Amino acid sequence: MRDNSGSKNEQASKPPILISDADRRRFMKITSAEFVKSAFTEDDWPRLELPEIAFLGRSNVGKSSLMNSLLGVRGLARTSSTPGRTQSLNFFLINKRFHFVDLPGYGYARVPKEIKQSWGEMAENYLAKRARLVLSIQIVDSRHEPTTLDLQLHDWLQHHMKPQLIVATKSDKLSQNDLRKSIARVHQLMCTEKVTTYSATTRKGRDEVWRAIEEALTVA
Ligand SMILES: Nc1nc2c(ncn2[C@@H]2O[C@H](COP(=O)(O)OP(=O)(O)O)[C@@H](O)[C@H]2O)c(=O)[nH]1
Ligand SMILES: [Mg+2]
Repeated sequence: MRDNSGSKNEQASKPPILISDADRRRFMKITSAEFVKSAFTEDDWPRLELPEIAFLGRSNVGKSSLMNSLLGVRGLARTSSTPGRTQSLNFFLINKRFHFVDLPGYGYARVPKEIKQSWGEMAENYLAKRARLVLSIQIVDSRHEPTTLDLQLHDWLQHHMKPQLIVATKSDKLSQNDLRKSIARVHQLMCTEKVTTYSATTRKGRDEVWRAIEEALTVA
């Protein structure tokens, strides 16, 4: 067993912890996060001229959980075990400085055809037209191979030269080894270097995602 009796002195003799500028910048400090509105048509999109970060992914992939855990709030973006429910674009104002946009989840088999079509129209219209969209974060499930729809969306974003980041979430459900394999597969299928793993449970990966967001906001 370790003897801790000397630990106090040991601590006293340690140099003070200096936080480097790089470390200070590691996490964005969230001072406010508020739901703005649900948009069903283009007229509903916010008029406030702020950069926007969109979150895209298959229903139930962990989109809302990612947004909530990035912001460090519970239940701002609604998490649900009933996939395919959100059919609007949901806007959140962060630090009064930029918007997070929660796009409806795609590829849910039990959603009626008309809704599927309207997803395509709504989301594509937004992605294609919105000039202030500075980053599209596409979420995939690290446990599964990206689906055809994941790949189609990714190709579409690349074709239209939209800045994007792939986040492979639910990483806590895989061993390190399986996670490495999964990421290699995503790299290969999606032909991109910009893949980061994430877990909404442990929040591992939060730095990387925030860094990408910060970078996109800086460029904007
Ligand atoms: N273990 C684990 N579960 C997650 C993670 N992210 C989401 N989930 C779970 O997956 C389900 C769907 O998540 P949700 O955020 O509602 O997905 P959405 O439909 O894409 O918004 C919920 O039961 C979440 O608790 C994660 O990183 N790890
Ligand atoms: Mg959701």
